[in-house]
Amino acid sequence: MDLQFYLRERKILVEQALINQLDACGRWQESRLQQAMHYSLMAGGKRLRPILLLACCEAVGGETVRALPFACALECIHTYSLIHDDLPAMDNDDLRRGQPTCHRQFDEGTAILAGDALLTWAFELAAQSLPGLPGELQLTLLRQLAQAAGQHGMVGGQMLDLLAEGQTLSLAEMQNIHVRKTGALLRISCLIGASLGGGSPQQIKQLTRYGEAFGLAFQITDDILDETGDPALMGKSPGSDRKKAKSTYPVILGLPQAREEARIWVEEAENALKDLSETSQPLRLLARHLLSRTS
Ligand code: GRG
Repeated sequence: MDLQFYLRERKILVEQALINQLDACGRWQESRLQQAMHYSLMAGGKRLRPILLLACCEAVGGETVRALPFACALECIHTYSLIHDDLPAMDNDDLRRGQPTCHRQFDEGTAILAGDALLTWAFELAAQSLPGLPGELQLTLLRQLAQAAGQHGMVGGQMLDLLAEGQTLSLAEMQNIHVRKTGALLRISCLIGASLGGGSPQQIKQLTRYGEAFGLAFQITDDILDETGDPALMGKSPGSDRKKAKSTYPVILGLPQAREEARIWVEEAENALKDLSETSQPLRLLARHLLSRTS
């Protein structure tokens, strides 16, 4: 199977669904808040989290139609995190996804509110995937999404990251930050995809493990890209971690060992799929692709 073709096709599917959802909100062109949400949401991006959710749903034999609104919800939460992460009080970045950051294009207040609105809208979207599922499962999925995004997940990880600025971290401390800050949303994409697809408890466990290993491999390769990447392909300026004296995998381990660490986690992700059928092939290829990613 051709991974690039698969990723392109999936990205189109997700982006069309996002446009449909935005259009369903009414005349977004007339509202500054919705313009800012639209601006950041449709600025590009790999759509990795929704693609993972859909791929995990299909890996257990589920249909993507039910899962698509939840997939959009994950992209909204991810985009909100990028908008807030770029703010002057956080990373103070000018460029995201190859264009001015939300607060540069609009203003700081609008960017904060666009992030807030995307986060809350995500739960409305996620709820669209739930009718027909057992009531207990509906509540579990929403709770899992909130947990991954919140104080014990992404937001908690971001707080630890802020506190760690300028400090030298151990590998374990840095990994703990990444498991929450970046890993929690990638992990939950896989868990929820497998659950929505009707996976067995064992399959859900295996795909969750895949998501955890994928998350770490993704973060390590992200750190490596920040040192070695091409700004034109990345859509942002590289070297930002080093400028902010952040502890990263290449800083702590050196580049060759960081590459080795990425390879180990990719293998871990592949191993998690070994009992799953051919339908998990996109996930296998996607994990391997991390080792050669350019954006
Ligand atoms: C502000 C609550 C809050 C959280 C921010 C995820 C995050 C926490 C900040 C992003 C900072 C960052 C660059 C982290 C490294 C890993 C990462 C999430 C990269 C961006 O994700 P991609 O590569 O982006 O999937 P695209 O643009 O392709 O969607």
